[in-house]
Amino acid sequence: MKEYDFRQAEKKWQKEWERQNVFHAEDFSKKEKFYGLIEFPYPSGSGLHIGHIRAYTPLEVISRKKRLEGRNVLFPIGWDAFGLPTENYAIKTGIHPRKVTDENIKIFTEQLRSIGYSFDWSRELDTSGEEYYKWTQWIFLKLYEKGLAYKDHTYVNFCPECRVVLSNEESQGGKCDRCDSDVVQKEKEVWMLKITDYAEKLLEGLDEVNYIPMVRVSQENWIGKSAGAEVNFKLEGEDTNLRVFTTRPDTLFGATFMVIAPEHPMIEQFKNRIQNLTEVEQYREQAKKKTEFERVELAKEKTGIEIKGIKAINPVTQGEMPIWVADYVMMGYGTGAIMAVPAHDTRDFEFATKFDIPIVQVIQKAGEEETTLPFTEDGIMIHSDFLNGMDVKKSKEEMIQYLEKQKMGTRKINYKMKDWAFARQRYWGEPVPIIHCPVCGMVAVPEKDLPVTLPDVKNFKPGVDGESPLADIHEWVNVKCPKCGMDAKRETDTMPQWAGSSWYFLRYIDPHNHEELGDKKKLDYWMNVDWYSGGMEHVTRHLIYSRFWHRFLYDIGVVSTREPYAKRTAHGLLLGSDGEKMSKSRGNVVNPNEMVETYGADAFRLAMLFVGDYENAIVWSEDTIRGAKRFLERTFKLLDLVAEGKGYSKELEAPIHKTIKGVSEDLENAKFNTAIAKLMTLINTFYDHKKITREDLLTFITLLNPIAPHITEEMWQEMNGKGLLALGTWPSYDPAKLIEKEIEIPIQVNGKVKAKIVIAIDETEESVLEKARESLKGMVDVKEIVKQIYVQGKIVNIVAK
Ligand code: ANZ
Ligand code: ZN
Repeated sequence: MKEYDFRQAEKKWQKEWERQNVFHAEDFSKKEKFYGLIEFPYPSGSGLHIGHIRAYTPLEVISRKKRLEGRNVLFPIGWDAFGLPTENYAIKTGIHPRKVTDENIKIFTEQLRSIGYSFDWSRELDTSGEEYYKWTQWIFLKLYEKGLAYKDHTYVNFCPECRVVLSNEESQGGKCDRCDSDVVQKEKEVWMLKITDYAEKLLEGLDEVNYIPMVRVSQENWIGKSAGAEVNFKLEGEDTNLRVFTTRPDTLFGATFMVIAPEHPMIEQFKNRIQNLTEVEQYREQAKKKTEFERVELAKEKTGIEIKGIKAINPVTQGEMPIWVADYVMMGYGTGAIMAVPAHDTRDFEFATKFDIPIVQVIQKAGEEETTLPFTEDGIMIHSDFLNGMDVKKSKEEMIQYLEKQKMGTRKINYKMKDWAFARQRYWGEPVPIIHCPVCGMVAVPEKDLPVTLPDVKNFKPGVDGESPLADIHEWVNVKCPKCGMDAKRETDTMPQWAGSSWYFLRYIDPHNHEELGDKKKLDYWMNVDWYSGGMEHVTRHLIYSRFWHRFLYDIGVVSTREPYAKRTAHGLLLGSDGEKMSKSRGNVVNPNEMVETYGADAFRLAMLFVGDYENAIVWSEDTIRGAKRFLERTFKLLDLVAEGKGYSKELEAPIHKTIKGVSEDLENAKFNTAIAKLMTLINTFYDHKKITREDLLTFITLLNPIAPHITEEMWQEMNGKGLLALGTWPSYDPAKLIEKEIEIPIQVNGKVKAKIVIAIDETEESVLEKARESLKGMVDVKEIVKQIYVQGKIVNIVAK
């Protein structure tokens, strides 16, 4: 009996697959293509994390299965290599981020290879490589050309710790995504991408794709479409209007006060009329210190100041309305001002109650006398003149039409999504390819001069006020204007890390193209990505950014599909064995290298898939990987069971066909754990049967191959299988053979198995017992039968004298 030595075998097969170029994705192959995508790693200094194995193994298995099914598979890998951690490390140690990145990539590569992933390494890319970021800059220039990249003077989220401007997405919850410090608002000139122009397209695009509901919903929420109206409120004694955005124009008769954001320009405009200006300005200063998150928090105590000396007029009631400044209204949304309807909005209600402002109810709960306020549901309009008696939906529509006719307002759709702050004042990123000329203004770097490469610098630390370290490199900054030849200066902002990952799936298709981002024919052949598997943490920002860039590239004719990803699923988190998030401080981190060395890559892969559902959070357990290793050992020992025989063993035919069907479907539905359970059942059936044919075993190991590719390849070779199993054929099943018609059951006498009989699956008890007695005839130790029990489909138990 041969022993399986995974340490030797895994290395051997990894080399062999590589030597035979097994995972090469062939452009324009006649075979049907399959493009499987995983979220490429950031090559951090701490090396591959067990979370990467969690993230990559599912689609790895799918990719291997698709190859066996005869598909031309593209399963690529690359490096999302620009970013802060490497740069922060460079600042600390003085080692160039290029050098750090290259070293990290080397480590990651070795680690990923040790798992036996079937990546097409010939397409490896690195977003921080000049050949790559040339095209990131090229896309930026196209966006700039179309007016979708612009520089704006705005308030930005700024992390004082990292000294870097953050996008909204990077500062969710008012915390810096990287270092968890509190984010502050800072006024700055920054590059913005006009993703808001694409809000509707990005929303509609969701109808074309197959995303799991959770992912789809988070995209919709991120875009945050809301339909309503903009309404003008006349300011008493002025010619100007205060314009608000409301999703509830139906409640206009109940609007009793106005609230403007502390940053609203009205304060500046009417500073001579405002009697309590100092107080108002003080309030504004306080608001500046709060994060957006703190300001919009529902539960927080409402604060505000009434603006004295100026009032607004309700356009339908002509009533006088006080104007308040409060920080629960944000300048960045709608018009930065609201009409407050305390009877039907929770926040307005709290505010009005606290500051003793009149509350006017305009909606009644249908069929009830009393309505508790605030009442925010649908009901019947009251105290609302021409709307009385209508429901909310109808009166919204009526009111919008009325406002439009009276020229007091317009229908309006707003999106929560804001334009994308597309700049960092840091070194380790793609330089924004723009030149500032004193005569021509902003000038795009001519395409032929791309890439604008990063100069070599000694000091990577940004200036205190958030200037990029590039600003100090005079030889680099000072250039001639490409238009007029005058002395000009390069833009010193670099792009955020999201830039490189917004189009990497396209570059995989043609990674070595020097002329274009990608050959159109190749792009047409491979796109869309058939299946994108990733984590839940990237279903807002990365997904929306990359869909935006892709849709833009579609609009300018670079790609032929509107949406990049046909299918997007999300795997759950991987928790430590204590059920908590893995972290160094908790000491529950699992080192992938150790797992591979102790149990082997196959056992690691198998355990990762078996330990829980794909889409749910799973708890890592070392017991599972031990069990996985034992299962693989049992699998290898099946070689000893192989006996003569053509085709499948007759009695195993049905279970084998059933397993082929089950495993095929489970894998396709990302039910990896139940697929493995089915294989475990089959192996038990094999052992029960005591001998198996070569065909039985070949089918079994083919089914197991995508999950445990090394050991099954070794067994394939042991059995003189033709070529490599990695290039083999996925077995098919015959629906007619799924039903087990005959089974073999043991006959036990006084607790010992004495014989076996073959019976029909639906054979009557009487007939089975008859057959059982028959099989015992002539046996010396069975003289007189005292009792006989038939356990249906399992066993006959006999007590005999
Ligand atoms: C009157 C009203 C009555 C409102 C009512 C709601 C309920 P979404 O769905 O988020 O778009 N609003 C508008 N601009 C705002 C801003 N810049 N900061 C804070 N709140 C703002 O919500 C739109 C609603 O949020 C608007 O409709 C407005 O309040 C408020 F019974 O207007 B509503
Ligand atoms: Zn110029």
